[in-house]
Amino acid sequence: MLAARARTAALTGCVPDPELLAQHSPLMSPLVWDLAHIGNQEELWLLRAVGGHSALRPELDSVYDAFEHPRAERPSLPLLPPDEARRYVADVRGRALDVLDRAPVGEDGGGPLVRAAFAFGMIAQHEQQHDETMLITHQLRAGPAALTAPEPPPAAPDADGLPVEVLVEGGPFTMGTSTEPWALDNERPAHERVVAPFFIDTLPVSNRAYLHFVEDGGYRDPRWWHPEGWAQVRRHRLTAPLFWRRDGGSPGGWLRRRFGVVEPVPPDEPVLHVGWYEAAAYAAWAGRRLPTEAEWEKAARYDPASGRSRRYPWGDADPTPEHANLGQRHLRPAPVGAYPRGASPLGVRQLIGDVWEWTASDFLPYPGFRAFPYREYSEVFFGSAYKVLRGGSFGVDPVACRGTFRNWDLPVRRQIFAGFRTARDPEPC
Ligand code: AVJ
Ligand code: FE
Repeated sequence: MLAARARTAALTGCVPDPELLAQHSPLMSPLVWDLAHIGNQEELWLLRAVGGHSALRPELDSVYDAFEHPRAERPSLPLLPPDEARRYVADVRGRALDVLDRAPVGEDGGGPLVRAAFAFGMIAQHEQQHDETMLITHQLRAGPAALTAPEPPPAAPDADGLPVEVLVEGGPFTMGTSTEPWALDNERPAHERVVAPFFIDTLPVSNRAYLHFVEDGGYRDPRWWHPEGWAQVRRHRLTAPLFWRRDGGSPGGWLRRRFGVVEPVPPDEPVLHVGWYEAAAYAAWAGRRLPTEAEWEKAARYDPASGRSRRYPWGDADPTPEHANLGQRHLRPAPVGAYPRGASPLGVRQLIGDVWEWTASDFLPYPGFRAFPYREYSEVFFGSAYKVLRGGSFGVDPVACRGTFRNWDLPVRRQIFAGFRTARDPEPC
């Protein structure tokens, strides 16, 4: 919770206060809405649900309820001004830490909300998820850079010699979890899933590879596109990933804007800011397909030697900076082939961190799903409208990232930190 708050303070303290009230894109909230919404969720779950407190400011609940007000409307709400929002979240936090001091947060204490401090983990994850959302708002914001960070590590020396794909054996594996204490409702319960054998890319699709699709006329050829994706391409005249601009004078012929800096598109970085329709179109053009969500999770968690599903590709240990590009330590993905210590047993790299990876799958409940602690976290989004993303981006904190973690978004969305890798069926023998 303290780490999340430090990040929240950085994301809301690096632009002048009046800018916190501005809307940088109709897809996003003003930053000051995210800030007070973080505090309001903490008040609802830690002060009221766990601590039994009554509402501090009952009138705020409606303003900061994400379901009552779509993002486009939020600038016109009676938002707390920046200083008041800061005072509110600090007041809630002080009381939440008192609740934590008194709560029976042990393995067998006090019911599902406090057992293993679940509600506290949920609130830390919620704040970190909004910190990624606020980072997206920063990316959409016009004007000079407000955030800086050191460069990520380079590709490992062996990167050029890696096989382009690996074969994952068919058969059952354990998907989801019933034991990860802070797993959210949609990751539960653990269940057996059978997948046919498949090949999956060792590395995320790079800008260099994606540029071949672009330069081959990919955005002009309806053959590769889902009909609704083709409609998006035509309606919005898409020609490349979001934030790219063609520029004959620069090395690869393309520039991109990244957190207020315009730079040549780096060929070795995973492609970023593509929607599901673009990812699926690239895969079709390449004669391949997106992995299903189950295939992605098997590639990321299944250990062929033991037959067990692990917490992360590298094993059960929590992520460190050696394993993955997480936590906004760097404000870009690392080049493809980085993080050799984060590889899966079969050698698949960068499954965790760098870019969210689009999968072929709709966001659906696992067998035995039970909404907890509120239907609006996951249940109301289940269905065919949303596609699942896996693995987390450079903007995600480790507390909200693991082999079972599920994210979802609409297939047209491109502002999120999303890329993809591809898969294929083995040739019939
Ligand atoms: C899981 C990223 C889709 O931001 O809409 C934040 C996370 N839920 N507050 C979102 C979330 C409630 C959610 N995503
Ligand atoms: Fe939220």
